[in-house]
Amino acid sequence: LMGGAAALSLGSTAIISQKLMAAGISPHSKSALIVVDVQNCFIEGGTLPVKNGSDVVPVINKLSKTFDNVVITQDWHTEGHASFASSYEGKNAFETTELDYGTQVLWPEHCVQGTEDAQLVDELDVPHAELIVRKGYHQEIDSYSAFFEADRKTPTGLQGYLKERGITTVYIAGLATDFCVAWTAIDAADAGFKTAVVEDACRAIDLNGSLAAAWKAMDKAGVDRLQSEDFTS
Ligand code: VGL
Ligand code: ZN
Repeated sequence: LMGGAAALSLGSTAIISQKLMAAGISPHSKSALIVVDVQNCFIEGGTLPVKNGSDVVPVINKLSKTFDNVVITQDWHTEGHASFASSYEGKNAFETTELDYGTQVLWPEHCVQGTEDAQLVDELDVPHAELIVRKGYHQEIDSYSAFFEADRKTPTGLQGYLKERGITTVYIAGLATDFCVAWTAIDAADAGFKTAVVEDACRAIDLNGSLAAAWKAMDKAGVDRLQSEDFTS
């Protein structure tokens, strides 16, 4: 209908690139950008810093301007949370333990509710974000995904929110590519959203090959991989 070479004007400045159109996905009123866990915790100086984590901030600030709908997620743990190594005798961070719902990676204490560490990064400039979803607040259950907690059963409510808003396509950016971004993307695709991860708007933890495994799992789930320049050229 549009013709492959056509570029569709969107409101003020956004233009959909041919690459995005070829992929059949484009920012529009039925799409949302999900900005995952861009919190002090996950950047330099935080309790669980992702290498070069703060590099995503200017990329996301720019990318977000092409979206009418933006959702932000915030990792938001209780003190003594089940995902903290310090909650177990003799366990170190980055080891694993077996919980009711399966294997859990144990992390340093991070993103504790109400702390400076859990705040969104100051330089994140997305004032038009419409919803902030907090996750990981159940003491005994972690939640990488913004849709379902790590028991794979407890919903956060995000799926219902997006569906009620008429959103059919989601783009995902933030931290960390191989944990919260990947789990969010896979759940989004499984829930029937057309889903893409904006690779250069993310940074990874990459623990024991987790980044390669995450891309493989996202690919299998039908998640597209895009670059932020795809949104502006
Ligand atoms: C995350 C580990 C623990 C993330 C959150 O945001 O990717 N990773 N909690
Ligand atoms: Zn966490």
